[in-house]
Amino acid sequence: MKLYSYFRSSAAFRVRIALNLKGVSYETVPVHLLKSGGEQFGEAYVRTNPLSLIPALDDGGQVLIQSLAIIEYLEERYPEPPLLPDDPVSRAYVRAIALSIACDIHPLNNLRVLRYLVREVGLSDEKKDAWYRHWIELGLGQLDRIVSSSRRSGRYALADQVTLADVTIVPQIFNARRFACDLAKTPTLAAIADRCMELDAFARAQPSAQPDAE
Ligand SMILES: N[C@@H](CCC(=O)N[C@@H](CS)C(=O)NCC(=O)O)C(=O)O
Repeated sequence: MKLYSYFRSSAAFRVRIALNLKGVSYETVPVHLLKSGGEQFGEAYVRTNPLSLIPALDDGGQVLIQSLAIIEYLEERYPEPPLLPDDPVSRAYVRAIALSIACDIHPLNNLRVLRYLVREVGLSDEKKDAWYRHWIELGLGQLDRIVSSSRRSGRYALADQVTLADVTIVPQIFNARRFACDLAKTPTLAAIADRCMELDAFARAQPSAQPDAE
């Protein structure tokens, strides 16, 4: 299995965690998002993923894209340990957390959006960083309320079971810390992320542990 990855990509980070949790070995194919104008736009990678986004997973020539679709694929192919609970309501809770991060929070802060704000809209770096922090702090703060007030949460987002929710929370908290966001309204998610990082599967997936880390 080959994972097209960039060490700082939080979407790739999600897939790396899922692969590690399921004990699936893979080879990293680094795609540098900044070098040479961004290798994600190069012809070689566009043939793999026409969306020009990281990650993509090549499983024996079958290329999969979109981190959550890839993780659901892994869940179906390698059911143990499960990343989705059995109970339908808990599944919906876990998916709601993952989708809030992957669909509502992360896309607003993606590299291409930030670049457009600076290059086309003319925002200063300072204003661009303010945009970044605004959406992260708002989104994670709201999500923290959902998780902290849920009777389902515990050591992790869902009791003591590591799920898809944690797989998405950890990279987003990593990003928030990297960009010095104020996490005062996000104590529950930050604590869950710290507990997850005690697990080998999460620690091995972190940016600094990647072969392309700078
Ligand atoms: N919804 C996609 C998002 C993928 C994505 O945004 N990847 C970022 C890195 S985290 C990327 O490749 N950005 C390149 C760019 O913005 O040009 C997924 O979950 O896989």
